[in-house]
Amino acid sequence: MTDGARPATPQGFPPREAATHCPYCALQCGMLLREDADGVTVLPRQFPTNRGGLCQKGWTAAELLDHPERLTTPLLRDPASGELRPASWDAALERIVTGIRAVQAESGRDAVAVFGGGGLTNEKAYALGKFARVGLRTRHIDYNGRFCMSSAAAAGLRAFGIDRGLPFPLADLGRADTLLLVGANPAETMPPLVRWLTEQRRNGGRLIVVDPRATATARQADLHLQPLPGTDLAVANALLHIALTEGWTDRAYVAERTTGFAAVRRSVAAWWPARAEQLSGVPVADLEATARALGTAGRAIILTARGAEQHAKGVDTVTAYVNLALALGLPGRPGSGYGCLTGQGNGQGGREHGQKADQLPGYRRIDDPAAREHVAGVWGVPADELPGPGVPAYQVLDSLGTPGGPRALLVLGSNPVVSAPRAAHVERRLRGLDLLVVADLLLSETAALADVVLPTAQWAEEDGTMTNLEGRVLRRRALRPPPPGVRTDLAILADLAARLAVAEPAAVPTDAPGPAGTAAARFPTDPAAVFAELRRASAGGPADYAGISWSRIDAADGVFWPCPTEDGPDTPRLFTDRFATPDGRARFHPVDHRPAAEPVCDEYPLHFTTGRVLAQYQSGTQTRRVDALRRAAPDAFVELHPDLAARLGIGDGEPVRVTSRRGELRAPARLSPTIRPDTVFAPFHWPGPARANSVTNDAVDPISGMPEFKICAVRVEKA
Ligand SMILES: Nc1nc2c(c(=O)[nH]1)N[C@H]1C(S)=C(S)[C@@H](COP(=O)(O)OP(=O)(O)OC[C@H]3O[C@@H](n4cnc5c(=O)[nH]c(N)nc54)[C@H](O)[C@@H]3O)O[C@H]1N2
Ligand SMILES: Nc1nc2c(c(=O)[nH]1)N[C@H]1C(S)=C(S)[C@@H](COP(=O)(O)OP(=O)(O)OC[C@H]3O[C@@H](n4cnc5c(=O)[nH]c(N)nc54)[C@H](O)[C@@H]3O)O[C@H]1N2
Ligand code: SF4
Ligand SMILES: [Mo]
Repeated sequence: MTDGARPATPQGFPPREAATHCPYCALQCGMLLREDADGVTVLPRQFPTNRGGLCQKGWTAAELLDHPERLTTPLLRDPASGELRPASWDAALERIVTGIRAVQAESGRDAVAVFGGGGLTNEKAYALGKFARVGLRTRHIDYNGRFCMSSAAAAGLRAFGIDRGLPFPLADLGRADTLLLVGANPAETMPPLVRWLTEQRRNGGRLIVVDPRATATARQADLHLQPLPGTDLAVANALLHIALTEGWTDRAYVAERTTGFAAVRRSVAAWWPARAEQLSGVPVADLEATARALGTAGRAIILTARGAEQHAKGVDTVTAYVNLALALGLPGRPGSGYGCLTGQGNGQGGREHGQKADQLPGYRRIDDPAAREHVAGVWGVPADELPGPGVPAYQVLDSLGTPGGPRALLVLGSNPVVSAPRAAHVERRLRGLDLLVVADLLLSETAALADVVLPTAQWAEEDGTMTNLEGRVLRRRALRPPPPGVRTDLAILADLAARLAVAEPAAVPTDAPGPAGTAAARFPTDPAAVFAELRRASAGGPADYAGISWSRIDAADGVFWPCPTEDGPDTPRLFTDRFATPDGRARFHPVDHRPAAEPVCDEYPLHFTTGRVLAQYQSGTQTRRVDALRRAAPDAFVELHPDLAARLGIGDGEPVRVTSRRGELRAPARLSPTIRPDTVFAPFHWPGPARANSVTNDAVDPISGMPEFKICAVRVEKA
C-alpha cells in the first residue's frame, strides 16, 4: 500500500491505494486514495464522522499533490538581488544553523522562536515541541491553535480539569432532543456533519443556532438567535437566569457533581432577559424558548465554535455556556453535554503534544516539576535544562525583532501573514527578523517573506496520526513517497537537530540519561518511532496515549484518548462518573459580560466580524490553488445588509473599503438580508488588498491569548 518508489513513468504500475483521512478540517473525513496511470483519485470512505460524505475541499484535496506550484527545492534569499533562489538542502540547512547560532550567541537561546500548526500530525507536533526545547533550548514555541481553540481549551480546563473538544462521539448529536450551536457554521465549515443535524431533527429534536448571520446552518434551525457580535456571554447568562427562575436546573446534579454554583447563581440574577435583549438584540421570547428547549429536554447538547470563542472575552463566554450546561446537569449524562467544535485537522492532537508555550507532551504543564522530570527522562536530557513556559502566539509575533524579542523564527504549518490579527503589523515584525525560515508545500505569503524556504511532504506522502474533534486518534496513511527533492518535516527537524548538536555539543549532552546517542538518533525520522516515543512521553499525563498503537487504531475506527494501557479500554465518553479535577467535581466560575475591546464610535460606527466560506480553507495557501475551489469561491467579499448598503450608497458587487484603526480591506460588496444591518462580515482566506486581517483587532483574551477576530469597529464606504 505504501511501499515502493514511484516509477519514472506512471504507466503500467499497479494501482496503489491508501485508506486515509482528509488533510483539512477536524472532522477528518475518511477517504480512500487511489493512484493509477491517470493520477490520484479521492473516494469517500465510510468512517463514523463522515459516514461516506466529503465536502468539496476533500473531493479535490489530491489536486495539490502534483500541482505545478508545489515547492520541490529549498529556496534561499539572495542577498544581492533580494530574491528567493533555488538552493541545495545542504546550503539551506547550513544557512539556518549559522543564522540560529549567530542570534543565540548574541542574544541568548530565546532569541529563536518556533511557530507550529494544528494541521501537523501528532508525530510532527511532538517532534517540533521537542526540537524547540531540546534542539534549540528556547522557551519560545507556540502555534496557530492559539488563534483557534485556546479559549474553549482554557474554559474546559478550568471547569472540567481536561480539554477535549467533544467529550463524546459525534453520533450523540443525532440523538439530542435539543442542540444549541453557538457561533458555529458547520454547513460551510464541516458539511458532512450536517447529516447528524438532519438526523437529529428527523428524530424529533430541535436545533437552535446563535449567529449574527442567517448562515446555511442557521437557516436549517428551528430557531435562529441573531445577536450582536460579542454578546454571547450575556445571552448565556440570561438563559441560565431563565432556567433558574423556571426551576429547570438539575439540583441533585449540581449538589453531587459540581462546586461553586452559589456564586454563579448570584451573578446571573442580574441577567434578566430584557437586559440581555437590550444588549444582544435577541428577543426575550426567543431567549425563553431556547432556555425551555434546553431545560426541559431529555437529552441536550450545547456546542460552541469560533463565533463565540474568538473574542477578548472568549474564555468567559465559553465558561458561561459551560455554567449553563452544568446547571442543567448535562456534562457526563448519556447523550447530553457541552462540547467545542475543534477546527483544524489535528487541532486537538496539535495542542496535546507540546507545541503550546506552556505545555509538554501528554497535555502536561511545563511548569510542573514532575512533568518536567518525566518528559526530560524520555528525551534523555536533565530536567533543569528544559526551558520554562513561553508566551502565546500573538505575543510572540508582536515581539519579533523588537528589543528582547526573538530575532529568528521557524514556521511549520501556518501562514500568519494572512491569518494573524492586525496582519500588516505582523508582516512588518516578520520583515524585521534576522532569520525567517518557513517549511511549506507551497510558497505561502509567509514563505514569500522568508530567508529560507524548505519544501515539505504532503498528507498523502506520510504516515502518522491525527486526533479529530472527538478526541479520536486516527491514522494518516501514505499513498506514495514525496516527490524527489522534497523532505518530510520530521526529516528536516532531525537534520537541523543533528547540525545544531554538532555545532554546539553542550546543547544536547551525549552523556545525559535516557536513550543514548547523537541528536540525530534522538530525532527519529520514522513516524512510527516518533509515535512510540510520544506514547511514552504522554504516559500518565492528562492526554495519555500510552495504550494507543497504530495497529490498535487500524483494528478499530480510531482510539479515543485517554487510553493508558494497550489491553485496557479507551474513552469515547468523558465525565460519566467524575470530572478530571482533584475532587472529581466540575467547577462553576461566575463570569460577566464586558464590551468588545473596541466599541463602535462616530468614526467607526459598524461592527466587523470574520469567518469562513465553504470552498476555501484558512489562509487559502492550499485551496486558492485548487481549480474547482477557486471557481466556487474566487474572491473575497464584504457581506452587507441591503438597508445598510442603501444608506451608504453601495450597490451589490460594487467595490467597498472597510477601514479600522489598524488598516483597510477592499473587496466587492455582497448584499444579503441575512446579516444584521449594524454588522459587516468578510471571510479571511485572501491575502493582499482583500485581507480581512488588515482590519481585525489584536486585543487578546487575558487567559487564553485568543485574538478578537470576531469583532472590531469599522467604517465602510464605496471604494
Ligand atoms: N470551509 C472551511 N471549513 C473550515 C475551515 C475553513 O477555513 N474553511 N477552517 C477549519 C477551522 S481551523 C475552524 S477553527 C473551523 C471554524 O468553524 P466555525 O466556527 O463554524 O467558522 P467561522 O466561520 O469562523 O465562525 C462561525 C460563525 O460565527 C459567526 N459569528 C461571528 N461573530 C460572532 C459572534 O460574536 N457570536 C456568535 N454567536 N457568532 C458569531 C459567523 O457569522 C460564522 O458564521 O472550521 C474548520 N473548517
Ligand atoms: N480574521 C480571522 N482570522 C483568523 C480566523 C478567523 O476566523 N478570522 N481563524 C483563525 C483560525 S481558527 C485558524 S486555525 C488560523 C489558521 O490560519 P493558518 O495558521 O495560516 O493556517 P493555514 O492557512 O492552514 O496554514 C497552514 C500552512 O501550512 C502549510 N502546510 C499544510 N500542511 C503542512 C505540513 O504538514 N507541514 C508544513 N510544514 N506545512 C504545512 C499550508 O500550505 C499553509 O501554508 O487562522 C486564524 N485567523
Ligand atoms: S468536512 Fe473537513 S475533513 Fe471532511 S472533506 Fe471537508 S474539509 Fe475534509
Ligand atoms: Mo481554526
